[in-house]
Amino acid sequence: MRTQVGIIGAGPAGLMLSHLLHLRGIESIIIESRTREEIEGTIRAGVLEQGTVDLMNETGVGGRMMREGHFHHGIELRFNGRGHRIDVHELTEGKRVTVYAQHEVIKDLIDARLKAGGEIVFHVGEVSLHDLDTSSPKIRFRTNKNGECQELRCDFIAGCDGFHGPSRPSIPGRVRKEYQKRYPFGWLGILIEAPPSSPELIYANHERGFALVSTRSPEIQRMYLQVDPQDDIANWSDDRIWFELHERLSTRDGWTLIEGPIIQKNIVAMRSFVCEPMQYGRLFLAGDAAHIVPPTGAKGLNLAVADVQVLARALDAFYKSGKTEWLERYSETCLRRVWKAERFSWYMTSMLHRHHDHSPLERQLQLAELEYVTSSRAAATSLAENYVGLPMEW
Ligand code: RFL
Ligand code: PHB
Repeated sequence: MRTQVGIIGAGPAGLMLSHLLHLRGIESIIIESRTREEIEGTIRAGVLEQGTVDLMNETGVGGRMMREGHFHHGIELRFNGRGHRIDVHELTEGKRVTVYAQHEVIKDLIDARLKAGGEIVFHVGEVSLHDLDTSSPKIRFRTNKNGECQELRCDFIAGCDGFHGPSRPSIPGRVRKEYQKRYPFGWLGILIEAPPSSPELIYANHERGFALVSTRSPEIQRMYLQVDPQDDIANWSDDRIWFELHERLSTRDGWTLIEGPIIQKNIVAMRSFVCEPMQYGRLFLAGDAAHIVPPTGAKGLNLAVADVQVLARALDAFYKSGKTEWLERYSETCLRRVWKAERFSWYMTSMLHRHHDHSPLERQLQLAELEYVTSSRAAATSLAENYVGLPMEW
């Protein structure tokens, strides 16, 4: 097999890259370790930045998102039993975020790629990368997990295979620097069948821990609770989850949380992680393969989409005019945005979660930060411009 750009991973990064390359007349093949059903059914992100939404619309894959997504003009920060609205729309001169599930974005992109004749090889196994420092890198894999061995020869490889994929470890250790922080808490996420409890997302800081009220549709809601990352989901009965949500979200004005059947629950750990550089020879990492943010800032999918915009533009310049400068600067260009998103995600995480090692003084400082950000227009503007997404820097 041969193609111009071999893409490993059919997550938001890999699929969007393949779509953007196709629009520029550049061929790609995606290989993916899971089945189509699995990737279309995995519940993850929900919040899309203005720039991600604009890109989906400009490239013809935003139709269903505009019909079924929900546009949010503000968020609520809740602490000490009171809610404080941050008017994101007003503070950013008209920007907003869109709540539209990641697996719906995935479905729309797969649909667009297949309709345009694109090739996605699902359910592959034993993926390995070769000859990255030559002009003809290769990806080897087995079809159907342990079937026939295949070799995909290409001009470039895009490693879009998430945090646990084989691309990042293929960069020799001597050229790779990794920065990492693991948080001492995780998120227990649930999907419920109920109408929305709030028209906007609620991020709550409470003595018992963080809670988040998000949404998916008029009938399905998404909520999260701060828990021990090692905790077993079997320890969390539905009653215990509802008890914690009620406690952590309670307000002095009697706001009510609408309950409904819990149709899915799981626990995810949280970390901040960056790999520098994001490229080696003809291999370019994008999305979670290169960096992870804790989900409190809702940035992971959006960063993946920003990376592949930079990569698609650089590959386009290479194929149109032989220019290599943008490819050479890929990592440097992406990392400027990545580190700002890392900072914002760490800031939101630190401000909103309960840190059990905090002294009483540190707890008061955290509450003072919340008081400040919800009462100062300058501080709220900074939060808002990061939440809707910083402008692309090329
Ligand atoms: P993905 O989505 O992990 O996709 C990688 C793909 O690569 C495949 N793969 C392989 N394929 C071939 N060979 C191999 N050896 C392979 N190994 C792996 C995988 O099967 C997979 O299909 O990475 P990508 O594309 O970089 O996208 C990143 C996003 O998925 C991630 O950052 C977000 O989900 C993070 N995130 C959020 N991001 C937002 O922008 N807004 C949000 O509101 C938001 N909420 C969240 C989140 C992540 C969460 N979790 C689960 C940590 C909420 C949560 C709870
Ligand atoms: C979600 O709806 O899944 C969601 C919303 C906001 C976040 C993270 C996840 O910060």
